[in-house]
Amino acid sequence: MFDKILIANRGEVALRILRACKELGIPSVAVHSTADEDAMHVRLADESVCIGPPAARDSYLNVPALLSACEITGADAVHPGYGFLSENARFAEILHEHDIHFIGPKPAHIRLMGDKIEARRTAKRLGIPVVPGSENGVSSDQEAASLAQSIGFPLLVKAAAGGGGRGMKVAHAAEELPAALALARAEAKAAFGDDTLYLEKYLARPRHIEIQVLGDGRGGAIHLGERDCSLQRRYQKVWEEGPCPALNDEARDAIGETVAKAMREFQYLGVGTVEFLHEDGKFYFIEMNTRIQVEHPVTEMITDIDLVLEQIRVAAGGELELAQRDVKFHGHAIECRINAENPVSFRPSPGKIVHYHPPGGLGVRVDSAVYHGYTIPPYYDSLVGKLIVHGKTRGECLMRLKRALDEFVIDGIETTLPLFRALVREKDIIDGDYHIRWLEEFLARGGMETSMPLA
Ligand code: MV4
Repeated sequence: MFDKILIANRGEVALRILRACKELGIPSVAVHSTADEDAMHVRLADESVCIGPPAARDSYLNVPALLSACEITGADAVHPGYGFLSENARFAEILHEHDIHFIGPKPAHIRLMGDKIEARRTAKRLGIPVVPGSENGVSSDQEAASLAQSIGFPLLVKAAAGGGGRGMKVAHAAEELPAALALARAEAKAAFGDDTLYLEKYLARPRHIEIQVLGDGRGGAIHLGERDCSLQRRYQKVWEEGPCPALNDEARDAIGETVAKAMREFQYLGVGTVEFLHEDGKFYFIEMNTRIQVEHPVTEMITDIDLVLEQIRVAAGGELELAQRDVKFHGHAIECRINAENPVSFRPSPGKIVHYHPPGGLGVRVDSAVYHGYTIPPYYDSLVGKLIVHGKTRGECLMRLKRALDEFVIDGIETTLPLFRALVREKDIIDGDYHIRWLEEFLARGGMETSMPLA
């Protein structure tokens, strides 16, 4: 096992990793920018090192500063959390070159999944169903036009270096294709410095379902069920739940087994998420995330498996102790991402929390790094914390969620708590009847303004 783990992150995920380190008895090192001197992860870690000024590029993304921090403290492993350097293959390689373990997948696998064309090709080779689309990048408009004929319209032009929705353009018919290509090409070039594009059949109102996996890098791999992450706004997930309200056990086991088998053949190491669009009862692979995700607690609540702890174990070379038959699913979990934002305009609302009272009781978990009197700095993402609720059934889970939301007090800043208080009262949400466009349509029709709990 590792002697000391450096946590190259901040906020609630830094705290989440720290908790796993404590339970494993591994000393931890927090790193922080000058804007995070009062952060909870700094207070709770065994040691801390300041790695630079507030801007992330000068601190949490500052590789030389992180290497120095490892050297100074004697850390022999780095946990990157999510965001920042978590899916940077070069960072993982540099750590290895300095004899420091990267708690994450093999660099080659991070790099491969970062290229969305390579990811599609790999998924297909491993027997995972993909969205109908182009095998390779499209170079000319003519090539795109002929490929489009066989794929059919509407179709989506995507950037190979993309992900997260940037550089995506829809073409509803052949005459829209040249403009879509030009726009996507320009956006991809500006955002990623790589204008390689590919085509996919456009799915209009699918659900977004992702499968959690865990592998030991030597051919041992299991799946830990799915999360439905369809409720999102501008590619930012808002509400995640598991199991997906639209899947039965047979469909769940089938896609889970397909993915687990693929990850065994791939010799995947660490935790990962295989993302699908789901429409008319069929799964279509879109991307794979090679990190621990924000919404991992949903899976932890329904499997009782500590994903961060397992992630650290396999990174240290441990064999997978869990077999697929050991993974038992029980009940239902929902996570709400509570952001420091106005719940109607979604404008960021950093500042001082003058009153903080998180909810408690059976089946209620709050993952947050804020505290009474803490000032949320304006430099980073606006996640204040995550409320995760578990119940034996989805109905019980919703009942507890509604109660926990009513109990939650965060004063001094605006938060998205009122959005969730409105959502738990919406018929479609109660029925589990939603898709990736649902939330934006709800907001566009003034769903928040007319909701009762705002008053
Ligand atoms: C799609 C799609 C429809 N058809 N691909 C958005 C982010 C990126 N990860 C992939 N995305 C999408 N890819 C095809 N062929 C619709 C989306 C999409 C989406 C996907 C998941 C969750 C929310 C979304 C919101 C808008 C669009």
